[in-house]
Amino acid sequence: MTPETFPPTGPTGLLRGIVVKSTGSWYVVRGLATGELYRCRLRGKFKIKGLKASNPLAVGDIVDFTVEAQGEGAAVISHITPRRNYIVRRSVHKTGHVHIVAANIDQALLVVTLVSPATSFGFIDRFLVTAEAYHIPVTLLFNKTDLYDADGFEYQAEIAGMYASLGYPSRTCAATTGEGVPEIDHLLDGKVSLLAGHSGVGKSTLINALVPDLDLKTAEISEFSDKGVHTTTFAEMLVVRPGTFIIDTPGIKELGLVEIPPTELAGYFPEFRALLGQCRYHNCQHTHEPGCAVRDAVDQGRIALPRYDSYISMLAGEDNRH
Ligand SMILES: Nc1nc2c(ncn2[C@@H]2O[C@H](COP(=O)(O)OP(=O)(O)O)[C@@H](O)[C@H]2O)c(=O)[nH]1
Ligand SMILES: [Mg+2]
Ligand SMILES: [Zn+2]
Repeated sequence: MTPETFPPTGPTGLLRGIVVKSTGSWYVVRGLATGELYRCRLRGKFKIKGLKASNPLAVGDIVDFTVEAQGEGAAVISHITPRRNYIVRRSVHKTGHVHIVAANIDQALLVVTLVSPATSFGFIDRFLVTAEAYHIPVTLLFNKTDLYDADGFEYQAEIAGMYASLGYPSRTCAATTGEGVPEIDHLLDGKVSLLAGHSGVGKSTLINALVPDLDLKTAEISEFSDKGVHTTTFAEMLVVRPGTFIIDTPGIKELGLVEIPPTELAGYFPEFRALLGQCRYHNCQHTHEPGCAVRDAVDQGRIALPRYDSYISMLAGEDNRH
């Protein structure tokens, strides 16, 4: 698509679209009615209450815009609809500010691997805690199952069972062979899904398997974004089919960093949450206190030890992002 295919000049009503890419100064917006791409800029200043963000708009934002003239950057965004949710990371440009990675996410799919490389529980749990804080449901995707031996499948089932009991479903797949991919495609249907996972787990391979004509679609979007800007760290929304979107987050391993006060952390572990209020001390942090219901549950095997370990290391502010 070229700028010549923009709708004609003239007094037009507001169009509504979804931001599919943001490079800071320009936004690529897909019209919801037409499916067409528009290169947009923002009118005036947008402020979101209580949020010091280095970028006013992010992928997934629903915006209203007008096409004011023909040609490059002709569309102007005048309104953003309230966000259902959003994820942030610390801004690399402005201290004390956050960078909004994406907004209005229906679900996150966390790609993990047990071999080549092995994703750590610390990484998984940190992601899950953050997703709890953002109210974003997560499904774990165990990729590279073609590399498993018999023990591998048994181990995977054990871990999947543990997370399922906490309310986190999972799927298995092998992105390179296509095994399990139709089931994941089904999972995406009619939703905005964020794909995450650390480097090397197979996110790009999976996106290739899920998004038809990926190269063409990516090229089409980059035609509309700022060419001078290095964009590989910006999230990008891809259309799997109309109404079904996937957000690729290159260079973003985790769901941002919300500052969770230590006293609230246990509340983001579903299996701890059920026990809160049963500890002897109301301000129990579940580390060393006598009469701790959480530690009792760990001792009795009702809480999995890796989960408790993740809690302790997050409480200590340890960086287990690998
Ligand atoms: N054996 C196997 N290799 C895979 C699978 N999925 C991805 N890979 C390989 O893992 C490597 C990293 O994949 P890539 O998609 O770039 O991972 P990303 O960093 O998460 O985007 C590549 O060499 C892929 O070919 C899989 O299901 N099975
Ligand atoms: Mg990749
Ligand atoms: Zn306790």
